[in-house]
Amino acid sequence: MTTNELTIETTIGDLTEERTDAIVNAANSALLRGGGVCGAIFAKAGPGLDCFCAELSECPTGDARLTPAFDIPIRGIIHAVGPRWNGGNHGEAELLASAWRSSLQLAEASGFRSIAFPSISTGIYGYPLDRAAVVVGRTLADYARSRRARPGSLELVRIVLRDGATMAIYDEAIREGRRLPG
Ligand code: AR6
Repeated sequence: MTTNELTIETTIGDLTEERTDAIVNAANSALLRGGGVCGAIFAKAGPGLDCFCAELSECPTGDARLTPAFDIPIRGIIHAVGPRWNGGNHGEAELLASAWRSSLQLAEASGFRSIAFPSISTGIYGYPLDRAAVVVGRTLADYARSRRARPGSLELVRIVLRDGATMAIYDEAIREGRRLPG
């Protein structure tokens, strides 16, 4: 799926195997080694990442931080803190959109050309998958539109998912996002 110079695509795989300029971690605010995709990233990156993150201050929900990738041969890891699902009336959608936007902005500010995301918040944090995908579809469509006025370095946004059913949900949400008036 290409929107101007920006390609948005989904794939099935292991995020830690991606060789985009950056991968995005579904992080916690403390930026500590956790479970899920976060645990897999810390395991692959090695102890240097634990040491580096221990020196960082807390990252608020909806925000993101860049670190080196240590033993993963890419340029950086963007740690995005998505919201925990708490029924849907506690700003979850805006916080999730903000976590994606912050990651995209950080990638642009770093001059990265490609970035790979996991399905932030839909695992341990319990965000319903279909609702999260709608937020992501809208956020990426808005981002793609904003590039028409302000071209940036980012050329590829890849979403790395664990199975085909999840990929179908994201694909549909990305298509829907592009149909929305901007
Ligand atoms: N590659 C791609 N996707 C993966 C991988 C992988 N290797 N492993 C898991 N997923 P989660 P969250 C999928 O729980 O909900 C951590 O402890 C997984 O199937 O990793 O944002 C953090 O430190 C799911 O669809 O992230 C936080 O405390 C998606 O990644 C908390 O969990 C996200 O699930 C964050 O929870």
